[in-house]
Amino acid sequence: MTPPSPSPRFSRNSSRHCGFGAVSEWSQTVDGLTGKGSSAHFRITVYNAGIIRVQAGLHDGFETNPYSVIAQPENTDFKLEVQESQILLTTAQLHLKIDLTALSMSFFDLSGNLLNADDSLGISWIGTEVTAYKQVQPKEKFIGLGEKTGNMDRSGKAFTNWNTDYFAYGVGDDPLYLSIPFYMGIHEKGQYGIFFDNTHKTVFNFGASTNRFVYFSAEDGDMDYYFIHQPTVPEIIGSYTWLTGRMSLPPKWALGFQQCRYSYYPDSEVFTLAQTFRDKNMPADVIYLDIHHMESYKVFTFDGEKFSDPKAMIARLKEKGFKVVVIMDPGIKTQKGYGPYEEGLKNDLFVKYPDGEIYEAQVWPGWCAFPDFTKPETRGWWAEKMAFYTDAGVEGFWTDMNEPASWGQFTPNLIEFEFDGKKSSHRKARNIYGMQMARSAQEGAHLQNPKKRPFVLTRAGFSGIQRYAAAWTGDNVASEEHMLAGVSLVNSLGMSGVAFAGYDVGGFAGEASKSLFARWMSIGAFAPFYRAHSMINSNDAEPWAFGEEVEEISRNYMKIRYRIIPTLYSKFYLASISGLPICESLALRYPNDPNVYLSAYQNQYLFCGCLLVAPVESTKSITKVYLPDGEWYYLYSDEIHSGNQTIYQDCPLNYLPVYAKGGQLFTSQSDVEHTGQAHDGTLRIHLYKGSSPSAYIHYEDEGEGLDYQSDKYFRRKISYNPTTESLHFEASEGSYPSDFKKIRLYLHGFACRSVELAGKSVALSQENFSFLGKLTEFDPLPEMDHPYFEIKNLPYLDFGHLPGSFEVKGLK
Ligand code: NBV
Repeated sequence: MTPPSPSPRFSRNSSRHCGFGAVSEWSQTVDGLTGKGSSAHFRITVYNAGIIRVQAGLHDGFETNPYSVIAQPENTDFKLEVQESQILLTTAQLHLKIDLTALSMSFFDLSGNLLNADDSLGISWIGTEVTAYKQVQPKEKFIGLGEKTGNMDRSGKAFTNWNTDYFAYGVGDDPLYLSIPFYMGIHEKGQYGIFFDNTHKTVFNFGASTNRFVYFSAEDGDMDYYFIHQPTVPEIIGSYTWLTGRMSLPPKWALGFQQCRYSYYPDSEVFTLAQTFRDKNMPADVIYLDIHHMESYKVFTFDGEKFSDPKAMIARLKEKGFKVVVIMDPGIKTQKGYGPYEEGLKNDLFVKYPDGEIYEAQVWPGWCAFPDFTKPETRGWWAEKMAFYTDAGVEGFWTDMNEPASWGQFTPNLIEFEFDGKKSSHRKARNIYGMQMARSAQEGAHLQNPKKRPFVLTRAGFSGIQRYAAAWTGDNVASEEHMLAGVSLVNSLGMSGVAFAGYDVGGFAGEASKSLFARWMSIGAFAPFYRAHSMINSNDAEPWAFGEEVEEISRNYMKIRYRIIPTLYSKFYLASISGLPICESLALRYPNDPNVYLSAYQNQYLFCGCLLVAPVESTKSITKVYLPDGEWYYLYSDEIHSGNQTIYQDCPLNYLPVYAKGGQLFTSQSDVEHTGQAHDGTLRIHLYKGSSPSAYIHYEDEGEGLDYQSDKYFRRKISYNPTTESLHFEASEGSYPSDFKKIRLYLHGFACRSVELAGKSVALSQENFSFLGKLTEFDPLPEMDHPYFEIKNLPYLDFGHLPGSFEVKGLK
């Protein structure tokens, strides 16, 4: 190929910007092209029609991250057109124009709309630091980046990816525990995603201190990003999670309410805790053992005084329907005679200095060595050690302090990690460490209990962490602003591939007020991961610890959570195959509606695709809610609002603003004490009249075990069509017999008094229906009356769970 005339270059030195310069030679490969300039080289790879990988480096070969991307190029059809000084690469979804005078790239959709283009500074280096500078398109919004504080639209701010243990972080602080270098750009001409697959400390600047460009840079390593274009934002997330993987379906119990404290002990306190949930008729599934379960904080030990017979304790808890999750910290006490330390030394499993000396830092147990989870032998060893817990009956694992954290919070960069055969320093390995610990925990849970689904909860992680663990947002604070920040972090994690996420309900540090705790319990009921947790030396923070009113409000929302488990479980199933979040920021479905980015509404989200949740501080009794396009039913009264408007909504403590979307349905079940308890066998379907059609996938299986991966599941599509006024039940799939023998179809917003079921006309019944229990009037003063909503004369229809396909017609 004819080389274009070279552009002026700076000589490479450590302190000046140095661009890629002109491409001096290039050639086509099976899946893209490769080429070089005077001191750098590049490679373009087509992964599929909507995903193109761009790599550029200074050294021979390319430096890659072996941990995040699990997909291989699958549909690499493309064509190249060579024009004078540019190449046009076209796939079935994208045009990539490469200007050879400066390796400058522009991505277009097939209609010629510019999606994303390099600034003229393109890809460049300052010493080892590599950066891609990008133009900003008119009115462009930037969303994603996982666990990042601040506005949903990242414009005007810069963010650092460097996994950090940050007790009681501020709601605008950065970085936190978990890093996901993936964002999406949304503008009038379209939307795209960029995943910068470099594990070093990276910076994403969306216009802080500059009005020229946005950029992403890494301290070292190569430029290595995946450009994704799809017709919708959810499909971009689908592509990102196709690359980095999706969560495996968790055990059903992990969707229940979970109670934690730093720490519950001794065993008698744990029993009392479990019994109190049952006595108070508050559904719950999980109790956590934090670091005091150990002897001197040594992992793989139980404190014999506090827990004299862990196996018997866990068995008793199981009888009450509770699972136990234990914390695992990575630091191994460097104590002679302590098994895990001796084994780690003997088998060379710890992180070391370059001269071979074991790296030690202080954490809870005192001076510790750190297992090198980037070494397969260490992961295998850890997985085996976990028999210590599983033999006692532990079913879930909580990987904490895995940034990794240590006193001083300043890990020296020279320490070395195996990095699965590509030895690397802490600079490259830090961000990946937590994810590899979570992976070891998942592999251990699987190794020890091959017939059960693992449940792992992690604090630190990197892109791809969703394959191994759920994530929670670390040491938050008991404040109104933290409650809302938690929602925005979970929403952002959701659009960055981590569907299973949550926050410490009630706040970890500090003391929640009564009202704050009550509100947090209600918002948390609509989070994928629902766990209350609190710090050592803080007041009791169980849902009954704040007085009668808070107890009743908490119970109401815990019960709602358990009633909608059929919806939630179905959504988890979908998330496990699609990578889409459980909590969808409104930007996912309404990306071009500017209102969804406004600070007043940016935390609103769609829970399980059908319930719009508007989180609000407990101090407010009225709030503004933005309802996007569509029809919206106030959940508790069925009051209907048309979309594209802001409404004022009363929000007394017992009523979190939640709206069901017209045209959609969700399912529910009768009250249970825990997810393992049998319900009454009737599946409630709540259908809301609306002008748009919808399709709902109902999914069931054993809730545990892996047989669902063959065909032991029950799956059925239910579609609503407003034009034909019908609800269509497709024949069920799978060999699992549904746990529901009957269906009760509630018709919200419909005026009809009879419908046609499988060809026959049937009269509808009616009942007064309420999603929440009435609060007791503890205070006799009349002005203390709590509002109570009931949906009067709600029409419904009962029928058997017919396995074949059938229709309900005449839905007017
Ligand atoms: O293990 C104690 C805590 C734990 O409860 C918390 O959830 C983690 O985020 N852990 C941090 C260590 C110390 C916190 C001050």
